[in-house]
Amino acid sequence: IMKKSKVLFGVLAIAVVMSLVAGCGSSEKTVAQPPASQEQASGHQGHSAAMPKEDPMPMMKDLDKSLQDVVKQVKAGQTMDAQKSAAQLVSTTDKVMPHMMDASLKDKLRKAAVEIKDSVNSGKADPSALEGKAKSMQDLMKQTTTHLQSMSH
Ligand SMILES: [Cu+2]
Repeated sequence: IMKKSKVLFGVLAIAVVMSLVAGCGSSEKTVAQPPASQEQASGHQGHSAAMPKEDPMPMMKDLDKSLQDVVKQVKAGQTMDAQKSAAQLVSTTDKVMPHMMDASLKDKLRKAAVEIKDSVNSGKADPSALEGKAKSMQDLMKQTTTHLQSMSH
């Protein structure tokens, strides 16, 4: 008998919670839905129609990872791996580019990535010089992240 009433109570509790959730959801739907046109009108502030649909934030994480890999691999003398990571660095940078509206920052970020790639590809990248380049790129990436966060994606 104890078990049965517990089960019954459980079922009742679930039903109550579910009706509450359903009630909440339906009232929210009618209240808080901005018209789609409003978002498009402020295109210069947000994610413009020209941008690819993906979220650039995970790309910034990939960028950071590639950069750290390049530095690590150059230090370890793993030139082939470093070249792969550097190529990845540039291709990810190119994916972020269309989401950026700041032309000067965009230019600086791309130049920094290409510079690192060129220096790694030359085969005689000096680890400490590369570290300096990586630091300035990291700084540009921070600015880029802030810039991207100022837009709605
Ligand atoms: Cu975008």
